[in-house]
Amino acid sequence: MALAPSADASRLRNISTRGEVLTGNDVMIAGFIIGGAASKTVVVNVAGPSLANYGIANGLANPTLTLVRALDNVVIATNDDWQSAPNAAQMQAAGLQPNHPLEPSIMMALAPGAYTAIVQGVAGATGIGLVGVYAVDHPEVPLVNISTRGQVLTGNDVMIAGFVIQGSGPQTVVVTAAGPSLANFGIADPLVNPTLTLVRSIDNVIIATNDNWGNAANAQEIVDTGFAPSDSKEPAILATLAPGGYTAIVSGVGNTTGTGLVAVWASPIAPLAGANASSVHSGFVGETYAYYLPKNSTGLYGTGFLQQSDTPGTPSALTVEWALSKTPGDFGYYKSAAAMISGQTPCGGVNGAVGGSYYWSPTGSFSECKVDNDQVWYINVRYLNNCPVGVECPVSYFHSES
Ligand SMILES: [Ca+2]
Ligand SMILES: [Ca+2]
Repeated sequence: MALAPSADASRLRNISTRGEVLTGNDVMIAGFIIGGAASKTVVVNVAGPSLANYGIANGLANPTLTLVRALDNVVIATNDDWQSAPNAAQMQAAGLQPNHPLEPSIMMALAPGAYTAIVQGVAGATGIGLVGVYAVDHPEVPLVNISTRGQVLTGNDVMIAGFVIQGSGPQTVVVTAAGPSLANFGIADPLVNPTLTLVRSIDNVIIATNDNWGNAANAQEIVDTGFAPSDSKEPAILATLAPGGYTAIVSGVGNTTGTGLVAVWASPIAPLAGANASSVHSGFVGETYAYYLPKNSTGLYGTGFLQQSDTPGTPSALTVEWALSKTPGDFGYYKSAAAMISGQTPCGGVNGAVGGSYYWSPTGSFSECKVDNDQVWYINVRYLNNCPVGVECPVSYFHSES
């Protein structure tokens, strides 16, 4: 099933996650992705002490916030207490300032790409924190994803992700929770068996629950999106939701505790063919499409390529930008020094920049992106122009070989 974007461009406007903020590897880490081709102003803020107003007794007393660009791990902003930010007045004007003077906030324009917000307690203090990302401008530039990693405890200390769908039409989202698979990323205390509950905020109705994604009625559709969790004990919910607020609650089966990661995806997602197969990709100008990079028949990344074809109906002058990345939706990596081989940046480009076909391999060369099997790789596509606005244009045979 291809998840086409809704024609009226309903958007994820806000995403937030509440969880336990501890120290070291157990600070709270929120990731988010700005899609599209233009910069977007966002506000990232953190609640700690003000959570007392919502009955949270152990709110993090004095949180701090660090914003990191995922592309190169550069810290692009830090804030401890929001009123000390140089643009505190603009935050207030937007109505997005925190509710307590000890709570941090960062408001800035960010280029498309992936970002990480790290929430810590001053002097190593611990407690419950809530991190939120708000879109301020450019509704045409989507926030396509947020994920948060933190400690999943019990009772009020389970992990809760909130998100808001803005617009007049429904939006399809995929919500996933990771636990056991985090061991592959060096997390020592992963939540061994997470379960997920999706609640509609307006009336607290439970929209869906899932314990293990393979048991979902639409498990095959979840596979087709490319966002099926990697462990059978991890839950996923694929749902088409009306505009409004929602919360995703992650807890451990049997009140077990540990580190979990909850992610909400609102990116248009479609399946790509696997090894030695081709498929037609269809998309809209301005949208970002992220896929898992297919692996070869032995389950490893092999040599492959993406090629723009003359699929009937494809606008002949359609300009496509593609990018391989380590984070879905990230168009920054391919321009980075990390992707550079022989002085070139071969991990992506605009239509024709690498001869109209774009290659990758485990060895890599000046024209190939070097991929490895130590992590998951993604392939991202977006149309820059020459596909009429609002028209779905087919393009690109994708073909992968070992
Ligand atoms: Ca503070
Ligand atoms: Ca489970």
